[in-house]
Amino acid sequence: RNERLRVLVDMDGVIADFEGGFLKKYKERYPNDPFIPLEDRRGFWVSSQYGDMRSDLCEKAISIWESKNFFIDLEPLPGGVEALKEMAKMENTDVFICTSPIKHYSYCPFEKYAWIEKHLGPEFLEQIVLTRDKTIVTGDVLIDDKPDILGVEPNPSWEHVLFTACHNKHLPLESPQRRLQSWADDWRALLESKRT
Ligand code: BVP
Repeated sequence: RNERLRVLVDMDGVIADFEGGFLKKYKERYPNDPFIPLEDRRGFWVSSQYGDMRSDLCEKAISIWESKNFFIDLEPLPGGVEALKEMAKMENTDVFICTSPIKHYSYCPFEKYAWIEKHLGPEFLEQIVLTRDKTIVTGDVLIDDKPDILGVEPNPSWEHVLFTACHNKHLPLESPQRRLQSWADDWRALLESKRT
């Protein structure tokens, strides 16, 4: 049996500010179009909520994260980089960044690696899992802001802990699910609770 704890941490919305970076660049590029303030964001998919507001805004939203420098320019979310560095130094703990790239692959995968090197250091380039299906990755816990994490594996090995974000903070939790409100929340206690 493996005595080590394996922690999977999502990138966008957990350590990198996808929502803030999106809104800033969207307003700069489309100053005459309506936008959704972060307090009014509902649902994981930004493009869906923009498309519901006005049909042409779906593709305008998509154009933002498909652009060069979108992912590399994302600001770190408060405390995330520090938490991951501390986690990586903990005894009997393996931490992996588990992130789904967009299918428009010209910039996103490259910039995710560059962001991790820039903010977490080159050692963290060993800790990256790029996948569109997180259910096939094994781990004890997955810290992720997406409420529904589905894929080909019906019974993933990890416990999904929902990381609070503007789009999910109003959602009632499905009964067994736990939340991490932010990196100021007690992530150390969460990890300890997963050790046997
Ligand atoms: O790469 C991110 C952005 C993209 O989906 C990926 C989510 O990855 P995880 O956080 O699950 O690892 N993305 C795409 C769209 C619309 C596409 Br059409 C969106 O609205 N929001 C979003 O995050």
